[in-house]
Amino acid sequence: MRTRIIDWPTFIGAFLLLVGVTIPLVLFPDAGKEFVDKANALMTGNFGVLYLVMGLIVFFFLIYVAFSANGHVKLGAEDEKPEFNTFSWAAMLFAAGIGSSILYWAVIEWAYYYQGPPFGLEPESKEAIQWSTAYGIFHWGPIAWAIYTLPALPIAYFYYVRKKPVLKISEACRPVLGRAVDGPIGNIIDILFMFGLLGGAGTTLALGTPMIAEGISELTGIGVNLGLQTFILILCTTIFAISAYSGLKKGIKILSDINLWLALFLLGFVFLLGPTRFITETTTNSLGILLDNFFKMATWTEPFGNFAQFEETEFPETWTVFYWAWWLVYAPFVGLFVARISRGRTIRQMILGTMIYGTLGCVLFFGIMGNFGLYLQLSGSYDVIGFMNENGAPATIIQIINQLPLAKFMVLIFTVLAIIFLATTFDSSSYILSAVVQKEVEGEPLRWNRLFWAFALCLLPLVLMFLGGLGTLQTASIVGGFPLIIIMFLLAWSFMKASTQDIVASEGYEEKTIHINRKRILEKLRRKKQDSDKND
Ligand code: NM2
Repeated sequence: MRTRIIDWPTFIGAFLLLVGVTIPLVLFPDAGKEFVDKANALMTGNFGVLYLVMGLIVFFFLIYVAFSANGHVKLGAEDEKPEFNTFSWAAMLFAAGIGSSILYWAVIEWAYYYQGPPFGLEPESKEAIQWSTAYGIFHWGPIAWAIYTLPALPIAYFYYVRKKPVLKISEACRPVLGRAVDGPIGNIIDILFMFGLLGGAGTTLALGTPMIAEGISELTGIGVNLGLQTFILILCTTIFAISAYSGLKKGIKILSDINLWLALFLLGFVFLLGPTRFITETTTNSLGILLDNFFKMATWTEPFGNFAQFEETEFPETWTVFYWAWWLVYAPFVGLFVARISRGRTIRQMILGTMIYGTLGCVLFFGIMGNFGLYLQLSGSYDVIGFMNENGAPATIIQIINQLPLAKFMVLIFTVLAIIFLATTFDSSSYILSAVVQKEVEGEPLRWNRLFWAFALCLLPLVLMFLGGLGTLQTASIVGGFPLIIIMFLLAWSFMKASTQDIVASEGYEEKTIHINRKRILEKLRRKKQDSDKND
């Protein structure tokens, strides 16, 4: 076992932080919950607006970069072909960044908005229905995918252009933080990210497992209990541990391809054999609502909710801010992963590919699966809301699928897909966690290291699921992910600084299309370089 290559302070630090948070939660669940809930209310209440602003800034920043000179930079040699074809690239990207949660929320999110709509609208009114079909797409749309993409820029840049064999968030901050990343500051950045990801993954597990359990229960007649849930967790862990162990090209790529084909089959089936016209019309309609109200949705903070004469819905905190925070804790991981698979593409291709394919995938899921559920409700063929309020969301999701033709077969497909979606997020998460605790990654991280994080990723949520407190860990991770807002800013700055320097150093940069403002900066850098050349 080679251990010299392991970055022990980060490895042990992340593990200790996790155990240090888990043990008190197990010993004092109530006090722990109260503390974390307070911290969460404080954060989303007072700083929610920061998340919203961050989302918008990141979105516009990426569009700017995509069309600037920095977007032309190729990740790898000039004549290099992309390492993965676009289909597999998009499949891996989607399968890694999106877990089983999409099957959960795409099917049922509208039902929450329908009963608790935004902008103080009447629950279950016609307006509420309209917004309920658009908000899901918004929360899984371009801003969300922009949050996912940003960290990929500096990481891919340093890995493939400057050829530093390090896959770490801290390393990507080097141009701004300098040598500080080699010390405790660097360790803290990496540990915070790992903590966020482990907690964010806990949220995914907490949503996915009961839904898969309901699916298996519907198929086999076994009641949903802790035994079944444990079995599911062990099954999923085995699948993703094998996949992570086999590596990127064998395990992760193959599982992602299967995932995409199965997802396309499910979507195609529901679209063609479900209410095709309703799905098409409602999806088109909701895209219109979204485009028309993009800024309204992206900035809605419910500022008057605190006054007694208005009723506070807490919609922004519960939904938009929570979602941005959840995407954010996953973002460095997705960034690392997207960077790793994007060799041979340009920065612009990487940005536009992630934002467009990512959003498109989510629109398909929400448009088809969500509107199928809504159709059942509105046409009166199945009372989704009534069933949900009695039996909870996971059972309702499975019952919605159960209304399709070939019901049992489709529940089977849906359940298998949920398991694979979970596995494809977790194999890449453990792959990346293991990469971050290594000083160097040439090719792939060490195998035992990959397996270690695969089990850590599953074991902790499992313990908390038994003993209670999984919800608290989720909230803790979202709160703990708060400093990532600053790290996002550092990452953007680092990328611009390093890539602009390199563009200036390269020959013929002036011929490239450079935005007028950048021209001035480039001019300054060029003069600086000339000066330093003279001094040499
Ligand atoms: N996001 C996309 O469970 C999952 O789907 C993982 C969740 C951040 C809402 C990611």
